[in-house]
Amino acid sequence: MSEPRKFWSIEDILAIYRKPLLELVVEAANTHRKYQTGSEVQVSSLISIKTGGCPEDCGYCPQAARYHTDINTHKLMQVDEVMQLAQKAKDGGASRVCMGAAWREVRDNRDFDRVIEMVQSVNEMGLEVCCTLGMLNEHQAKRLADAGLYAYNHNIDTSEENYSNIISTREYGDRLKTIENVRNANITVCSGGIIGMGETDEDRCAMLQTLVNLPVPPESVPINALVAVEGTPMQDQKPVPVWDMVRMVATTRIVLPLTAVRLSAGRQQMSMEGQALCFLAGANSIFAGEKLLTTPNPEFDEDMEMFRILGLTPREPFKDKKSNREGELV
Ligand code: SAM
Ligand code: DTB
Ligand code: SF4
Repeated sequence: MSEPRKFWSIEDILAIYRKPLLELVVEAANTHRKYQTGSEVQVSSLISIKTGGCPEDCGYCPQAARYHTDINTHKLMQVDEVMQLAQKAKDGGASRVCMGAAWREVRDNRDFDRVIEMVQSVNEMGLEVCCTLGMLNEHQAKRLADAGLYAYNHNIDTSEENYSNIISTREYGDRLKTIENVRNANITVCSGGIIGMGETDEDRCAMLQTLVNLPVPPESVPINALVAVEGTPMQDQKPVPVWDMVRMVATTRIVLPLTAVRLSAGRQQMSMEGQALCFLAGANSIFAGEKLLTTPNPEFDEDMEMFRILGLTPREPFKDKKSNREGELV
């Protein structure tokens, strides 16, 4: 079902975000059930195809070369290795595999040729393939599309105003340009952000405002709770209250009724009850498997037990070929 789109002001979004919590959850749950199958959750699996050594200075990221973090860095994996991991994810019930590389941007070199091969091979396994490789130009986006890439993850992370407090080695506009290149190549867009980095409610809502007012909004929006990793500038950030996650998920669901809202980083620190509230408030996607890119995530069996208890079922791959273009602003 498509929703007629409107322009969202920051005041509109803040008013939703600040509703009494249970009112907000009920409204989001109703929106969710009107536009989506309430019991279905899309399961993605992450593969860190190139870990660490990134030249960027993203304040939250354990993979930035300039911070001293305890991670196992490695160069770009071989195609066979990625296929084995993808098969394991498929056997476990994942419908999508997301391959992440700690790159600032894609370069036209042999490594990129190898990523193209990975995309082709994993796509042939009947899985939706997503990549997150940093910035892309139009030509690179087109090559990924031709290889069968289903989605590209490129987070805007926070509000435009707060961006320079978190990252200084690129600009907000650079991220938006890559998102535009991905969209123009007909790849679905996955873009969201992180809460718990010291931002205000206004920053959180301004980030959602940017996403919802894109010419075509993202097909999926990951909401990450900061994983405060020792050695990064954010190591001492206090854990984000679960209520903020619930508010953020619910607000995203209300402003983007057709989008997959992904409960992303931070689930390891959340109780099952906290996650249940997020699912009720419209979260309908997760990353499964014991590791995100470098940090721990709940064990696969633990998540399946949670699905059983909550009456949730994993979504089939390629079930939704429909794009958000249906709700395009005219
Ligand atoms: N280098 C590419 C890029 O930045 O687009 C792809 C990989 S990067 C690790 C993907 C996303 O992971 C970031 O945009 C950020 O939103 C999220 N992320 C990284 N470290 C995180 C952390 N410590 N806690 C929560 N989310 C994090
Ligand atoms: C996203 O929004 N979250 C994922 C995925 N996209 C690539 C990454 C989370 C990373 C958390 C920190 C880590 O494990 O290194
Ligand atoms: Fe590099 Fe991406 Fe980490 Fe930023 S978030 S330091 S671009 S890997």
